[in-house]
Amino acid sequence: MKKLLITGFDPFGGEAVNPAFEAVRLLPDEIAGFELCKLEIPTEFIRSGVMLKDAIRTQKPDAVLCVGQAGGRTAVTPERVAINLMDARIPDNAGCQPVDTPIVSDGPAAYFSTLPIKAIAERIQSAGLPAAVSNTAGTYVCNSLLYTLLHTAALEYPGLRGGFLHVPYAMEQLPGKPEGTFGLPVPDIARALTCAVEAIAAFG
Ligand code: PCA
Repeated sequence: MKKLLITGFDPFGGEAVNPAFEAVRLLPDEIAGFELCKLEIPTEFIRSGVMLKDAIRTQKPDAVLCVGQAGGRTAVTPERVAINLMDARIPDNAGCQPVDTPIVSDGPAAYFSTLPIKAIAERIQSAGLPAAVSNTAGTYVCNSLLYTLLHTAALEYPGLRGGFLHVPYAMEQLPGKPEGTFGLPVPDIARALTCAVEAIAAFG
């Protein structure tokens, strides 16, 4: 059976939960012919990439889908691109706050996701959930992890597909946030992830 490595970040920025890993946790062990290998990743610039590379080496997945929180977004958003830049607005969970710093000093400026981002967005929409392609994963740890994933795949694992999905806040994160801040129930985020895996499986 094909294997999908699916990662979700741990809570950061003073939040008690991260909807990314909360939703990953709810997924079954198998979706659409993919065996799922779930991994919680720390919101840390350095350790996130190290853990991801270790998991790819040991699990030998056919595809990798990383998931992170994008608080304030109103849809589940497959990311199109990762850029070779770290510019952190707040320190990561290890206290590291790189500014205007490349992720890989001699690396390419950017990589495109190798997952079917439009098919993923359409499939999530067909399930009645909000989704849209995003053209920026930001400049924080999520972008850095996506860049590391695509750079590692390009250099060491030709044929390994990889991409990233940002998800909105979970409902339980909304108390105390500005009126009207968007959120989704974690089970709905998990349904969106299931749709994403199905779209990846259909893509071959
Ligand atoms: N979201 C952050 C990092 C961890 C997460 O879940 C980001 O968008 O970079």
